Amino acid sequence: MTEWLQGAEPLPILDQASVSLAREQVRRLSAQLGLSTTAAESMAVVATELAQNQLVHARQGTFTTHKVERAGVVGVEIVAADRGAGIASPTRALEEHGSTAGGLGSGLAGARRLSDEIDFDVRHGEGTCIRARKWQRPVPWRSEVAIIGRPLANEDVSGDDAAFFRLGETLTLGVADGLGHGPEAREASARAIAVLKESSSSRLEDILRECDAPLFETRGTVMAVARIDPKAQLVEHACVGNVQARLYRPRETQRFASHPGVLGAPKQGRRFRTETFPLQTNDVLVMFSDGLSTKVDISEELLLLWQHPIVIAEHILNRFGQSHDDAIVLVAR
Ligand SMILES: [Mn+2]
Repeated sequence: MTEWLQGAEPLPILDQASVSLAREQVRRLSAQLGLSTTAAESMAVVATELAQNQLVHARQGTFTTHKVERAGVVGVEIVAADRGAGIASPTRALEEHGSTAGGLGSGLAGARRLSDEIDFDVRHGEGTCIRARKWQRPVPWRSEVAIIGRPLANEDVSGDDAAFFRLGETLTLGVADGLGHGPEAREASARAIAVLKESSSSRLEDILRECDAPLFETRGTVMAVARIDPKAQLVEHACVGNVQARLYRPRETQRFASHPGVLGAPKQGRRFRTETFPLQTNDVLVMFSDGLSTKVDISEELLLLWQHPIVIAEHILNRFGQSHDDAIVLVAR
């Protein structure tokens, strides 16, 4: 939760009064930032749906809103994080009509329709974090990310972790798989993700190198890190161990390389390499742990490639997830 909220002072969603407070916070910030009344009211509805959703479906719902900026355009971002069971099927939730207020659906379809962009981080058995953004005027590129993860059957905690950080005009992403599965594996992968957060503007090979020392006492982890730079139209990638990263576009797949080994090794100061590839608009970056078959291929699924990243991620997890390991998928466009 702390990672998701990134230091913001969150509003706990406990009752209808806190849902109203959330809505008011969004109205106030939207007005401050000069969003149109229509845009501000749309985000007020998004806030209501997300907070109401937490009240009905989750535990320890928290809500925060803050200013975001892209290419000189300001916007409002709502962050709704909870410790619920994780949305069972985000794809189905996005297809549902109606709102939580009406008791019909989860309200997510409405939240998506009314915001410009929406990110999902769904961890089955652990919680959900949703980020919805609206811009004051059109932005030169769209950016949406989805993570979906689940522990091994009969376990509470997944050994896999993932995160993404928007910094300036770039988006830095990471997927880590702690050796083995369960809580001890998670301790290793979570530490690597913490290093990624601290160093999210560093060169990718340096981020990997910085993981060795803090992970020395853990089981160790494998990790892939990537950075999307839409302005430069480039994607960078660096990886240690068995985490797959691929760039998909219709009928084309770009696979990224990996260094053998594990992070947290006694031999420190190792040198890794960052690869760089050209990025086209609408390219889909997919990163996943070895809880998924390496046969993952969506380059021929032309309609799927246009779907929201969470729909792509859920499809990949359901179709290629292996029952003998915990699994995580990150999808970015
Ligand atoms: Mn694994």
